[in-house]
Order: sequence, then C-alpha cells, then structure tokens
Amino acid sequence: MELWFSEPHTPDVKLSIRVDKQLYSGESDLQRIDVFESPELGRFLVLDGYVMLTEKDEFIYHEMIVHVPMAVHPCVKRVLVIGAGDGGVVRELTRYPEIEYIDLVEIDQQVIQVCRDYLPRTACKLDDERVYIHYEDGLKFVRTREDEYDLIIVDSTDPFGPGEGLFTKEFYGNCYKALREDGIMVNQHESPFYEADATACMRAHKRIVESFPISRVYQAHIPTYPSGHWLFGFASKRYHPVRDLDAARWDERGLETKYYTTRLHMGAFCLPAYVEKLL
Ligand code: AG3
Repeated sequence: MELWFSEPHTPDVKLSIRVDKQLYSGESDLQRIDVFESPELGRFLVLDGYVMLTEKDEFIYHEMIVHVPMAVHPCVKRVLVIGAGDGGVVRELTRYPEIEYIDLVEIDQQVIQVCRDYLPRTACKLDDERVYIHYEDGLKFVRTREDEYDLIIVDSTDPFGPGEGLFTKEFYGNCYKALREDGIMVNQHESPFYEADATACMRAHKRIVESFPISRVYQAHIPTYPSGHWLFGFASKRYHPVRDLDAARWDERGLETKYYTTRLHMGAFCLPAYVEKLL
C-alpha cells in the first residue's frame, strides 16, 4: 500500500509527498508534530499539518534567511533567533566566527527534542557553545530586551496558531527596540501567490514598514512551500540590503553555499511586477 502525505495549499490545491515511513508523531501542548521519511525529499518536519522543512530543500530557506543580512551588516556579534527549533538557522549562523552569542527562543520544547532525534542535519549545531536556548514565547521575550542585538531572525510558522503573535505591530516594535542602532531584522514573509497567503504577507509587510526606516522584500524559490515562491522581509535601522552589500568581503570568506551567492543577493530584491504592486 502506498502512503502519501498531503498539505492543502488552498482549499483547491494540495502538495502530496510519497512517504516511506512515519518516523515520529506526537502532540505537544501547542501543536501536532510529525516527521516523515520520503524517497524524493528525504526526511520532512510537519507542524499542525504544514510542512516546515524537507531535507532536500531546507538549504534554500536557511541560506537565504541568514546569509542575506550577514553579507550586509559589517559586524554581527549578537543574534536573536525566534522560532527555528529545527536548528537550520543556527547551523548557518555558527559558520561565522565573529558571532559571539545566539539567543534561540523557541516556544515549543518538544519541537527541539524531536528535531534533535530525527533531523540531525538541521539540528547539528544546537549544542554549539555560543547558542543559548530559551523555551519561551518570542513575543514576550523581545519585550524584555533593549539595544542588544545586531541581528534578529524571525523564523516563524505561518501567521496563525502559535506563530500568530510574531506578525504583529507590537512584536515588530519590540524587535526594533531590541536591536542596536544599526541592527537588522529578517523574517519569513509567506508566499505572494495564493490570495489568503498574500493578504497575510502584505499586512505583515505594512506593519514592518511602519516600524523600521528601511524595509524591503526579497524572494527565493522553495519548491515544497505553497506555490514555491517565497518572500522574506529585510528591515533595518541603517543598512540598505543592496547598496550596503559588501560582496567582496563576503566572497573572501570562502563559505560554501548551495543557493546563496552575492550575485543572487542583488537579484533577489528585484520582485515580479505583481508582487511590487501588492507591496
Ligand atoms: N518556517 C516557515 C514555514 C512556512 C511553511 N508554510 C507552509 N508549509 N504552509 C520554516 C521553518 C524552517 N526553519
């Protein structure tokens, strides 16, 4: 018998992935957590029925959410990561020796445990000595911080359920306060393609525009997310994401990447006409 996992992307469109076996299934206090093994996409993590990552394409998301701000800011030492219990963001960040510490704020302890157990490729750097894990609501955590971080990365779920608060004006305002005078905030911004997602994404974008002097949107192609066309928000107090990109400095590091390049970085901020119109 064939086993398939399906995620509805709209009431009329689904993504289906053939599954070899289910490695984990459980309920935390906050959500349902599943991990499957699949022939085409490797292992994949599902929260409340939505695919969070697959081993085959997570590099795209994690490289784009980390290397874009890291190639712009001249010296990142203190980083706050919200969500991201799978460890993918932390894995990419720990490749930068100048980073002194990373506060990882994940609301669901069980997500981290399941990822440690079943997704070693993303969870592999969660024990790095610079990483401090806080099991807290990111919304509350940022309220208590001021003028501390060079970079905040918001790796949330979709804008409903446990991640909802991470798309609010209050949250973005507190992130602004928690950043130092030249800090950058990057967040995952959903897809512009299907109407319901696009509406959520535009609402969030408007709130960011109101909270930060510089705010731009960039894109990547992530095959397993709804429509495959994914956006990220870049919000900043001082640096412009393209004019302040120091490509020579980043290229000199010699970091090996599978998706991100400084050439692609510049193009990623050029958006399709229909997306420009939405913003
Ligand atoms: N966080 C954003 C995933 C959103 C996917 N949405 C969906 N499948 N409907 C990804 C976490 C990776 N660290």
